[in-house]
Amino acid sequence: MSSAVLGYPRIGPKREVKKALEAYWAGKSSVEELLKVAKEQRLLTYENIKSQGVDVVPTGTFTLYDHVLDASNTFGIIPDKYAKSGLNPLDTYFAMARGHQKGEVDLPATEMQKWFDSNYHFLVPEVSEKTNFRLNDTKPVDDFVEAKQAGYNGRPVLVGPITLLALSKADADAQQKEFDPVSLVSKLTPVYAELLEKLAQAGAEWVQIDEPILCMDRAAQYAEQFKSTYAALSKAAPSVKLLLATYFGRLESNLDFVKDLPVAGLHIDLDRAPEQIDTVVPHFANKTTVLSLGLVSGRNVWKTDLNAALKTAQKAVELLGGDKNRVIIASSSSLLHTPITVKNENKLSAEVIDWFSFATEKCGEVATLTAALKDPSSASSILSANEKSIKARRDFEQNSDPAVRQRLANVKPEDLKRQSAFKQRREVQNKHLNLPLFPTTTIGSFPQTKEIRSYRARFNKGEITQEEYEKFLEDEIKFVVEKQEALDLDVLVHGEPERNDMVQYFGELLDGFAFTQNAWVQSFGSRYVRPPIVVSDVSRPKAMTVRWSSYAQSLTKKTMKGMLTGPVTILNWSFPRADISKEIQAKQIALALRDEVNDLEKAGIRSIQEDEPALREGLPLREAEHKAYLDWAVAAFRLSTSGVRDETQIVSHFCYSDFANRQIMQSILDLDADMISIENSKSDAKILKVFQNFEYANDIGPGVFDIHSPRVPTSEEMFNRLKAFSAYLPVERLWCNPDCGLKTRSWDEAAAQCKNMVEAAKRARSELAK
Ligand code: THG
Ligand code: ZN
Repeated sequence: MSSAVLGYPRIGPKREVKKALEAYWAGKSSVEELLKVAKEQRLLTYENIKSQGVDVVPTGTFTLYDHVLDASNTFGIIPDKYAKSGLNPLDTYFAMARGHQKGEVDLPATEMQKWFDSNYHFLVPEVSEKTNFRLNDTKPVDDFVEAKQAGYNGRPVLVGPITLLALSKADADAQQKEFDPVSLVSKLTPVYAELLEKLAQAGAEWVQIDEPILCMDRAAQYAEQFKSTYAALSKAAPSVKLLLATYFGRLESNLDFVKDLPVAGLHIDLDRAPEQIDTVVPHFANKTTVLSLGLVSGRNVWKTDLNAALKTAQKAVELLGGDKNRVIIASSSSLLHTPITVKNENKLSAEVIDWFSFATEKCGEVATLTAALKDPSSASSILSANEKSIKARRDFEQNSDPAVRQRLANVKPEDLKRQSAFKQRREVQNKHLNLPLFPTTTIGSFPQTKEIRSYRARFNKGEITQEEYEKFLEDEIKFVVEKQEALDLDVLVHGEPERNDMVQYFGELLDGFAFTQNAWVQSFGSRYVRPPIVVSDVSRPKAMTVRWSSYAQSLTKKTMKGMLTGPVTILNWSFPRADISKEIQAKQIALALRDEVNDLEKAGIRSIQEDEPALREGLPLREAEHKAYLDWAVAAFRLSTSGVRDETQIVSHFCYSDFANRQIMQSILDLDADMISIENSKSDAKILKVFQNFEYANDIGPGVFDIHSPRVPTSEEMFNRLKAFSAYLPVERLWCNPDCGLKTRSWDEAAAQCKNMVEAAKRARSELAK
């Protein structure tokens, strides 16, 4: 019996890796300095894990940007334009991650997508029949050898070949021919085999191969590929034991073929799918397969209920005939989705801190469970302290706010409905808002300048007073309003200088959330977020945004949009509590937002935007659960926005949404927002196809330029986008806006882009309107 974790955060306890990367990209440090910091952090990670008592450390999960990009790089999945750029291997890698514009070289970044149902983004591998898979680097071997030489018992971790291809997209060469990247697996497998041989030679006993795709319905269609691939891999290096890792959900019917794959070990997620103790483990009773039990959650920040987990582990051993050597105690998934340690939190009360377990503490839990499984008496004091802590948290959660629960219980179906249907609302709103055709607006944020960040940091450190900070914010808002007036935009925003992040900001203002000082979780590359934590029933102690929105409105006669984040996105980008459903938590947040929406209306705000970019990401991995999720997600949004009068316009914004998916599109429609703005500036054709087949009856603002790029498209280019849309949708319902917020742009770029956008709208009014 041994213990293991499947992966660990890469940022470093003091954000060392993030800082080293950003210094390197800015040309402020050398490649040697970057690699030195990376090595220090890898070794520190191993030490952290081992000192908590875990036997086996994961190697190869550290990355300078993204572990999926690492796999692409290792297996030679590098599109020609990067391979032939003339850049050195590290800069080629970074060019794929974040683009490269310097001298002759002008390369865009490759596409990012969400890693399963998490807020982590990976870089999508691009393949075609022409992809020449080869062992392009030996990072997995190098990392293993480095750990071994430093005295650690390492288990190399690889993204599995079928998951890697299933997450890939067809590159330009292959696109026309409707081809499935997974069809390439027979070409890719020999390269994995070659790598396994090298790992065997280096002395690896186990190799962990991650195939989380096995927790999705679509893996069923790859049963044959799984059989042939794993048959080949198991033969490639007979001395190496393969641990097939599945996580984020349940195997369900995929178990039919997974149970017979020739692997030495299978990892199952018993956090997301505790029922697998009964549905999966018994199938292995008469086999020799080692089962890795994912008992400590890699997806939340809560202490594990160790007594319950121990019972599950004991049951597994029993089901496997009493052989303790047939189990490994493990985290449910990589710990990448959790912050590093609660030790870095100094502002939370001791009571609250005691509920949490971040990556380092989770390693300790894995070790404790392992020790307790060997000998229950050895861990008895830890187990009883854990029991107390779990009980204290449950008591707090259960008794936190009866008024909120009562209010939710009293919600009536009418509370989810606007007073009139869209058609009627639209007439009233037209009079109230008095807008031209193709009204121009932006998504909400304007550049978060160095000055804004520095004022916020100084205020947080107590170096400037609240009055000074608020005066600065008011001046900033005034500047933003004047800019927009000068650009002749129609519906204005206040620019959000007061917000650090669209979710963290609300988490800090709502009751029922705890927020952290240093609990960073990777979003992509060097970018991190600090998700708030839902610790109890949620309510709004006082208005959150009214002060800023009404100040902004007082500066202009034009319509000033109120700006909120929707309940589903607030929840999906937070750590939810585990004792009640996400549905209830989303609806509690929705009630708090409903009060905010109503207060904004009372303060004279005529248009209110509530963004839901994370609606899609929260979609469960299994199709059977999609409908239930979308039903409550839509209900939560409607609960938060339906309390206003007909004349008040409700707006929403979506990025990262799969508009081509009918079910998602239908849900967006069901939100019954008066207007939605969507991200489409990179995929016009695909989105247009959706509108060919789907009647979207409310107002819509297609993004006419890409905010992720400093590029300033001509007004002609933006006009053409509007024109393309006007072929499918009546001009009366079209708006003109960027595809997302402008907070990462400089003012020069944002102003130039908006200027051309306004010009495009004006031309559309004269040329496209009948
Ligand atoms: N907020 C949250 N999650 C998100 C986004 C968000 N997930 C999806 C998408 N947007 C991710 N995008 C980013 C973009 C920038 C940053 C993080 C996620 C970022 N973070 C700062 C950093 O790493 O330096 C830290 C910001 C801070 O001070 O809080 O720049 O918008 N929740
Ligand atoms: Zn967006």
